Amino acid sequence: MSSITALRAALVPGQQIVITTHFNPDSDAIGSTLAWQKYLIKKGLDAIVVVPSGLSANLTWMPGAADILDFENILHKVQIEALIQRADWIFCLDFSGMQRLHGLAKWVEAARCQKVVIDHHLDPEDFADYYYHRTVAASTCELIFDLIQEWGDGDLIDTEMGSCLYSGIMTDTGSFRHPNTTAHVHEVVAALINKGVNTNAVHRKVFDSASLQRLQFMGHVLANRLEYLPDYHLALMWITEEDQKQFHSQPGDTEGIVNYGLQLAGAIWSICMIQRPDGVKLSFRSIEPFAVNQFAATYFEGGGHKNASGGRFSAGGLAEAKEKLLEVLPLYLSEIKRVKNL
Ligand SMILES: [Mn+2]
Repeated sequence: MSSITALRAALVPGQQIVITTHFNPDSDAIGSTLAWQKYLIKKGLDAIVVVPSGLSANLTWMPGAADILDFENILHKVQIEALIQRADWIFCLDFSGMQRLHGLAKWVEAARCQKVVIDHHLDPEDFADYYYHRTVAASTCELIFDLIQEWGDGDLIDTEMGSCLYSGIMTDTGSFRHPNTTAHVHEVVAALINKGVNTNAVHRKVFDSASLQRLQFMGHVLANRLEYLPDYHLALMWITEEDQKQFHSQPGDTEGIVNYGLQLAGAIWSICMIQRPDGVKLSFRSIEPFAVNQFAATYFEGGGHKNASGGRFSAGGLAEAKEKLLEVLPLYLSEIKRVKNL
């Protein structure tokens, strides 16, 4: 593994760069890849962004989003395979586990070029040649800003790049309220505002873009699919396949619903279970210092950040997943009590 400083000298104008990110790319994934692409292009490199699955509608406003190649789009797939095979570098942003690339993973793994990981998730896998990896960073967008600064190119960050970066910083900090919101996060944002970023406009584009059906879907979940388990200080939500059909739920529509559970007075964590065709998908959120990534990893084939994790349950449907949860909850009772009494 080489130092990130050595990387700077190894990037040469004219080289072909593929930048990629995780499946179901969120605002940090798309914001960081697009800003990094713009930076590399300004440095004279030929950079393209490739994603394992498409963008949700609230991210398509980002400058450059229309040119992103989507591996799930059959018209893009062959082009992506060719680009990866002839790339000089592959940049992996906002993920550090190969499986998060889904179908794209085998192509990236097989690529003989050098790979670079820029990420803030825990436990990075050892597959790349260079790492700019800091778990103290709230977002990959923050890391992109820091790296460009470290390389002395802060002046190259323009308003468009700044809007992309702000979008990822804003969402990964839960609009600056999660415990990962450091003084440095606010310093980076101050710099971006000085670059001309309209923070209010970015916020509206990302968050105030729901369809009527999505709002009604959320209303349905909160009214009929939310329960509170006071002994465990846990807000539990579940979404059936019928719910998703009834409200014509689109990919991304269930995003963030889990956060509502933490608004309940007394709740220190929230779980949302969603029935998918291939099993139950789980989202976990918690307040400091209760770690949900361990819980997700131990019982639900998952993991992630300390206070925001994901998981899966493949041994049955929602009823079985809930049964499993109720079975393991007592094991956490003392930890929950400890956190509650802090
Ligand atoms: Mn991120």
